Amino acid sequence: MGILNVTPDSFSDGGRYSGPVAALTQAATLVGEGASVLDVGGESTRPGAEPLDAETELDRILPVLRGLRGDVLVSVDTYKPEVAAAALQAGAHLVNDVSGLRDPEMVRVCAEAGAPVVVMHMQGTPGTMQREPHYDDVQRVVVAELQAAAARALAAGVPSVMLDPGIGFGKTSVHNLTLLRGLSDLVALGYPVLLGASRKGLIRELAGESRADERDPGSVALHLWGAQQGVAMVRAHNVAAHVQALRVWTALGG
Ligand code: HH2
Repeated sequence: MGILNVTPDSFSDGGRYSGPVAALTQAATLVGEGASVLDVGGESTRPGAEPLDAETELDRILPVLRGLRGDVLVSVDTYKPEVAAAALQAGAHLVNDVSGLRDPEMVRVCAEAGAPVVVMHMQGTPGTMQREPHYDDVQRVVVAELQAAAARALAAGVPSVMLDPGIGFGKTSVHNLTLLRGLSDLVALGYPVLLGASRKGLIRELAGESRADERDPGSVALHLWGAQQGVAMVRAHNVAAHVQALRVWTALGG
């Protein structure tokens, strides 16, 4: 899954693809590099980000979604039902909800449109989630909450779900590492799992790299680890590096 942030303020590529022309050029690059899905987002959910109104979010993403129509599978990275509904209407195929279907209206929108959903785990909201994340048992809580959200969605008529542990979303480095080490528990639920660790702060903590756009080697390492635990898809800024790494890993029998 290639990341296409049509935002001025995303943590690693904010402002680079914020106009439709730059975004569609980047989309073509990501597809050429081997992305199977493009994840189009109009609101940054980095730690400390303020919520954006739905109208501005749609103004950013709709021209891009319309321009992409037919070329590739497209997901819309939003937690707002009204944005998801308009994006699906404009040609998006699936919804990537970082709030894990917290809003029942989102479940209704996706069920009605017959759209699959990525259900990601987040504790709190982007504005405050990194203040003092706390869990009694992060592995148990995240797996149980994702399982419950998936069951709710499927019971309400959502055709299929992918689960995502939400690396960096209301989690300390210890929480993130615990979840990464325990990914096979999430995989064992039987739903396809998506992992999104691309360029995240965890890599700064583990490897000392302060610049987000210098963290592709760490991203590939975390995502190969995920692939080894059975994740079905990884969400990446640098698609070329991931495709190469995954091809080599596959040749080894991974
Ligand atoms: N991470 C980000 C955004 N959306 N969706 C899923 N399913 N999983 C993730 O790990 C995930 C996500 C944050 O990364 P990015 O889009 O690069 O940054 P920003 O939120 O600043 O736009």
